[in-house]
Amino acid sequence: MLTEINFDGIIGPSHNYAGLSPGNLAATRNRGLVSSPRAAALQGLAKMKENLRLGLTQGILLPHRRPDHAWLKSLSTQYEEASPLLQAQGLSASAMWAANAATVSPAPDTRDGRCHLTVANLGTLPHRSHEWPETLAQLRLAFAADAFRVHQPIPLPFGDEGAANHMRLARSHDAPGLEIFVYGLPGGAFPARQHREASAAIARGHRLDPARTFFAQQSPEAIEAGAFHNDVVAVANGRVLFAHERAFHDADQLYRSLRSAMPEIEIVEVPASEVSLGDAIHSYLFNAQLVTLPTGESTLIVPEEARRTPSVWQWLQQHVAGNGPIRRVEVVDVRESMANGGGPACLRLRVVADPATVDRRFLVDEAKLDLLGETIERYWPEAIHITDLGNAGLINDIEHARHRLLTALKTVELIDS
Ligand code: SUG
Repeated sequence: MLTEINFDGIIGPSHNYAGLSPGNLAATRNRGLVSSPRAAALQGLAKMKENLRLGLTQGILLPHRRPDHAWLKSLSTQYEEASPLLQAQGLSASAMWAANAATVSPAPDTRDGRCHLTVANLGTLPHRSHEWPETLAQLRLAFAADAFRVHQPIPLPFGDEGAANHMRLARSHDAPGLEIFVYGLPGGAFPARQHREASAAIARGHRLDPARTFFAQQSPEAIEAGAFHNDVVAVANGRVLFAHERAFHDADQLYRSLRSAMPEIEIVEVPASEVSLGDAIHSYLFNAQLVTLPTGESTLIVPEEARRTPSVWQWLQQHVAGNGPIRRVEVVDVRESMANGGGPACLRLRVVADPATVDRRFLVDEAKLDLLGETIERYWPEAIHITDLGNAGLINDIEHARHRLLTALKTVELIDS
């Protein structure tokens, strides 16, 4: 049976605050803070446990090999000799944000009845541009069955950042849906990371029905305010599209065409007069997991920062108390990831599939999460400051920690990929 599986990126042992993402205000503001990789990864596990408790199906993606020696070699250097910036770029744990791993079109939407995944090239920022080969290797292992088709990345210069700029609306997960690709136009103060050409190529490659495929421009104002991905200002699930009033360049036209393709969709738009774009971005109200529980209830899993932002918390409480389509709000603590601009929705990649067709090593239950927790408690560094990145002992610990995790999960074939 087709169901939605959330694959969370396990937060890797090299998690640090190097401020590598212009336009991502949290990441640039927090440059130089001391990170806590162990606490970060445990927060990620706790979020997954919470999802299991809610009755959701949970999967994982694994931390990448860091430093990425192959990437540094392709730049004719090696870690010890590289500049501090190149070291930080080669060591980043950014693969944790699985919403940027790939764009996924579930089987009911595609002409060949397979679930298509295109790995994101993440070509805009150097520290993310070398994620795709290992992501591709993992996706090929996890989704090796005939039910899936895993595609190579879209070639550069067409930037693609994966599911963070893609939304799906459907009567139920296993019914044909509407797919919405959100792109940015260059020319603003910050990079527009998702190019329309990349989105269009993905839609063709996934063999989507053009009548149910939509392309919407992100509002330049939102990018300027720090919405470096669409999932910072909008999220969709089932029949519900939840978005900030300023998320799209031409929201009226987008909403009109979506409604005419699927009249029963419910658009929940938060007005700027109630929650400013600044509060929405700071609190990550929209970078929430909007999920359908087994009871059918539409639930929003928000970060703790949303509860702490008065305008946001007030809006949520009013919505739930009234008869809004979001019936329940759950709060999770992913503070370490949030400080790098990654909320609950950034940490997960949604795949609608039959869990029986997924490599079991990428699916988790409570017991497996406990096993992962033990490995993380034991081997993940407690703290990293960016001045430590040249420290050979730390690098050794980071490599060893990942090795232990992959061994525990019996995914050693990835160790040298
Ligand atoms: O690409 N942060 C990530 C956050 C990604 C969030 N993902 C989604 N919105 N789906 C980024 O900007 C910061 C890493 C650093 O600066 O060291 C970083 O890459």
